[in-house]
Amino acid sequence: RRGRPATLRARRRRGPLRSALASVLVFGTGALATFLGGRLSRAGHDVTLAGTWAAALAAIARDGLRVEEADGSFTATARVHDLASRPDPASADFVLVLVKAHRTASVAPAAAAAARGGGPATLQNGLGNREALEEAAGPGRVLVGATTAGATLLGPGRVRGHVAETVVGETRDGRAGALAALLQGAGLPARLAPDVDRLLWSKLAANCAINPLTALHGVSNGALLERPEWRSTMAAAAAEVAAVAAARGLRIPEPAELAFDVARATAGNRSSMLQDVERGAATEIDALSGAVVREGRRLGVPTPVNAALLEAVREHEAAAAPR
Ligand code: KPL
Repeated sequence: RRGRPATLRARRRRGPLRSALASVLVFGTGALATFLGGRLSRAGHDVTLAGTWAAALAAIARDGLRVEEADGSFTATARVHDLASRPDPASADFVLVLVKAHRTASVAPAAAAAARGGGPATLQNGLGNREALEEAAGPGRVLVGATTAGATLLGPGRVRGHVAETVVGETRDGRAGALAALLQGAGLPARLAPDVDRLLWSKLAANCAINPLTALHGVSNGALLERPEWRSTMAAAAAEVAAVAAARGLRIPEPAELAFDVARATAGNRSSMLQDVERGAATEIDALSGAVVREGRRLGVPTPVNAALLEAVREHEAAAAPR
């Protein structure tokens, strides 16, 4: 087959695997990048992690991606690419953007340039990632998904992972199906959803209900369900997100239940925001609660609970930031 990328061609000869082996370029060296990269590499794909965190790049190049899961641990090899010294990584069959939301714009040109046969994919939290990537890749070129896979960074290149579902917004050209198949082949459950916007806003409702509270109180996702006052804040935050979504014409039924379900399904996770706060890193609060408050203001929908969470997390970040 002529058009097939070299990596795919070469590796296909090797074995009777169900899905073709591909080259996968992951932007990010954080928890989710390490976990998904590890799973994909173990499934036989040619994985590269691109980032700027020197300690992680060095650890991955030396020791591979080290993944701990409930039923065992594994190490998988990956190439690394230092974006600080070389901004343009080689192209790949799949490009996954898993950096923090505030870094998306800075990697967008490289991600768009590296994506063969289409645009990059984002499984990131929050609003604005798709738009930032589309700015570089072109409208309609970006694959959008949401994942509840849990990943806790244990150190550079080391992660504890929890398998959970990823949903990818359907595309007519089969690219979304190919991404879902790639994930499934690595033992990561994935399905397609017809409506990307509803998918993103549903994930946003869960993130706005869960992430700020876990970060403020230092608890895992499941612990939020144990206190009535936390449950009612979760419910109110999720309901506000649903109200803003409704003003945009998107219906999110039972937002509180949705948030509770995600907290239950990811009970053991320490949310990404809690992990950020714990390592003194900038959180994604602006792409989550901040985006809801801004959109609410624009559309005339009150969002007092998200505004209070935004304020509280910003104060928390300022207090925790290394001086
Ligand atoms: O997306 C997440 C995050 O931590 O950012 C959830 C789904 C809440 C899992 O922890």
